[in-house]
This record gives sequence, structure tokens and C-alpha cells, in this order.
Amino acid sequence: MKRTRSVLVLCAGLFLFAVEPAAAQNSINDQLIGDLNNVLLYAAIPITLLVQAILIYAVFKFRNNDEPRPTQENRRLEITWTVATAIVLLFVGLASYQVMADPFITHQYDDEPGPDDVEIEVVAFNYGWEFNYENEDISVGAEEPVIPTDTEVYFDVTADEEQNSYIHGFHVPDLGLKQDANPGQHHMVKTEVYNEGEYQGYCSKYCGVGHSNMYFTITAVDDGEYQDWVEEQQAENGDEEAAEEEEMMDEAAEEEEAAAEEEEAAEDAQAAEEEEAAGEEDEPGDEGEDGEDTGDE
Ligand SMILES: [Cu+2]
Repeated sequence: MKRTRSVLVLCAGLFLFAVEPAAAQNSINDQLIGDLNNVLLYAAIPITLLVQAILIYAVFKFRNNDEPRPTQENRRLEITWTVATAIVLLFVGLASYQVMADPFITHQYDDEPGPDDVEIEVVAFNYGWEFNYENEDISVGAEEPVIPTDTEVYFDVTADEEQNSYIHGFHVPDLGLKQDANPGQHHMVKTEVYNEGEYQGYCSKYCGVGHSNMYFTITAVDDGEYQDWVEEQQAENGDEEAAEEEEMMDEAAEEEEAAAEEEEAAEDAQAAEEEEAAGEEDEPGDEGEDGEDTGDE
């Protein structure tokens, strides 16, 4: 009796666990994967309960049976469990295929980003990440990528070939995103994020000594905020470029000045020498003037 009660408690617990509302879904990918998981779970729970119930029933019913007799051939029973299994497998297969074939889960080769979509090249290297915004001409590091919500975002995932990078993996569990980052290969994965927030990303391959540093954070914001961010980044880039240009010009100017000074100094020295040579014959007043000149320069 005690055992039946504990079994009942266990079943009730499983049921409660199963009907517990799932956390709000963060992206289309997350929703597709989460929904499939729920569908399969709801199919699996009754089957599990049925099998366990039959098992427990048999154990109790025949617990004092000292001379068990195996069941003889029972065609009806065999057909039943074969057909039932086939139906269950067919259901699992169809439900999974629908999700696996979705363009948000498996990228289709003819699926190219449209004009309103965001395309980001994700480059993994030993050991870190770079995010290049294809159309916005922005490039940021692991802590900085920002994406808009309710917009299709394409991640073109690769690894740095020039750097002889190892194989890495682009993985954002809370968005349901995972894609291999292989050197010299490009693999696309796309998403559409529902909720604003910060999403932690990882390298999903055990790539090497720097693996534990390969974190990144994707920040999802609404479209207006995203546009502001893009402009800010572009302005910063522009400033940087301008600053670099200015610096280069300054350097060039300085070099020129230095060269001019040197030349002048050399000329002066020569003139001084000449004058000195001449001064031996000249009046002492000239020498004084020369001394002042060279002192100024
Ligand atoms: Cu890695």
C-alpha cells in the first residue's frame, strides 16, 4: 500500500513537472525547439505511465506466483504493440521533420537576407569572436553585438582561415542558435528575437586552451534603439577614421618640419663655418650676429 502511494506521488510529480508553464520564448528558433519538446513530452508521458502501470500491476498481481507460466503466442497482442509502436514513431518522425525542415532551424541555400534584414558575419578565432555587420560597415568584438527584435537576423558563421583558427561553434542556448564555425567555410543560421535582453553566447566546441574565454553577449533591443546604436557605431568609426587621418597628417607635417629644421640647421652650420672661416679676416661684429642667429633656431 505504501509503495502504491509513493508511485502515485511520483506520477503526480511528473505530471506537475510536465504541465508547468514553459518560460517565455525568446526567439522563433527557441519557440520551434521548445514546442517540439513539449509535443514529444506530452506524447511520451502517457506512454510512460501506461508501461509503468502495466509493470506495477503485473508485479503485484503475480507476486505470490511460485510457478509462472509464460504467455503463449498471442497474435492480437503482437499486432497491437507493433502497430502502436509504428504510430508513435511516425508521429515523432513527422513532428520532428516539420521543425528540422524549418528555415530557422536548418538554413535553406536559396534563403538570402532581404533588404530589411540584418546580416552579421560571425568570425571565430583563437580565441575570441568578431562580428562584422555586412551592410552597416560596423565591426565589433565579443561583448558588443546588438541586434534588433522582430527582425530577421542572419548570422554568417565562419572561423578565421588566415589565422589557422581551430574549429569553433557559435552557440546561444537561450535563442536556440547553434552553428559550426569552420575555417574557410560559411554556415548561415538565422533568427528573429521576440524579447529584448542580453543573451549569453558560448563556443560549443572544445577548441583549445582559450576555449573558456570564448564567451560573447548578444544584446537585443527594439528597432529604434538598434538604429541609434548603428549610427553611434558608424559615427565612432568615422571619428576614429578622421582621428587616424588627422594623426597621419600631423605625423607627416611633423616629419616635414623636422626635415626642414634639419636642413636649415645644416645650412646654418655650413654658413657659420663659412663665415667663421671668412670671419678670421672679418670684423668681430659679424660673428656676434651669427651667434644670435644660430641660437634662435
Ligand atoms: Cu572555440
